Amino acid sequence: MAPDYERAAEMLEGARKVVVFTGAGMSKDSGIDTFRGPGGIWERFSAQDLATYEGFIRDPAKVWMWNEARRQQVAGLTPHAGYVSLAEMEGLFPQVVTVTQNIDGLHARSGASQVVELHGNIWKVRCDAEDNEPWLDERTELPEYPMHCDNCGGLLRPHIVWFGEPLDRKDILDANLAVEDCDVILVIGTSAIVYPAAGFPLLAKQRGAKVIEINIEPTPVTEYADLSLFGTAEEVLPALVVELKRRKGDGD
Ligand code: BV8
Repeated sequence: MAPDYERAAEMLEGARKVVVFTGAGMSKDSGIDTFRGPGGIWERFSAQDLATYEGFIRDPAKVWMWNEARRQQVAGLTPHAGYVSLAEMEGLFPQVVTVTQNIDGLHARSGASQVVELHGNIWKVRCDAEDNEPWLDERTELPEYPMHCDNCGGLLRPHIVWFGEPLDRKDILDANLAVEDCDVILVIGTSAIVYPAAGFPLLAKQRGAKVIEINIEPTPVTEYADLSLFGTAEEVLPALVVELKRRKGDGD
């Protein structure tokens, strides 16, 4: 059944604030593998070794080499048409806030202006010893494995939230502020099983928002979504924006 873009556009009509909540499926069409599902990252790599603090301390060089390879992959990518459409949506609604689980930075790179990165950013690092504020480091060829702090000589770590680690308090606050009064939340390309991130779409629903899911298959969000548009982010988002503009054009 073709996605019901008319119904989605009706739900979005008149929205003052839209939250765009995304997961790895949002970047799949730009060539970044998802974590779960066929060929997913966690089928080929050990989350225990590469996405926990214990794994990092056990072998920091291995974690840095893995992240360097992902930096090189991301650096060469072009955000697909779905990302461009999301940026266009910022001109169609008074406020659009992006809350992403992704660490690839593609939302900001494609023009999203308000982005909350719940799980960090692959282009940021921080000193593990000093546990200080992260800084931008966009190198795709790292000087050494693992990297060390110029200031104290301690280990540098990726500014990525690993399993078993708390999310950054400010990001949690910003995500709560985003969903507490949004009119619609678009939930795009997430399996919605990693918490606390996966709790935000339901929180938005409980606060009265309409939930529109965009995914290639049902997820735990499907049962409470007001509408599910089944298709890829790269196909669905541009088609949705075309429908939004058509209705806007009619209204003008
Ligand atoms: C926390 C960074 C507490 C890594 C990630 C036992 C022990 C320890 C913890 C737990 C435990 N049990 C539960 C937990 C909590 C745990 C958790 O939820 N685990 C899950 C697996 C059960 N959560 C945590 O550990 C979090 N921290 O709880 O801390 C705490 C509190 C206070 C003090 C101390 C501790 C931290 C979670 C963050 C982990 N980091 N990533 C890295 O990238 O290097 S998680 C990883 O999963 C990514 O961030 C990813 O974004 C996230 C969610 O996955 P998705 O984005 O949804 O991607 P996925 O592949 O799963 O799904 C893709 C979807 O896209 C699918 O639905 C697919 O159908 C769809 N799709 C595919 N193609 C397309 C598409 N859609 C559209 N278009 C397409 N073309």
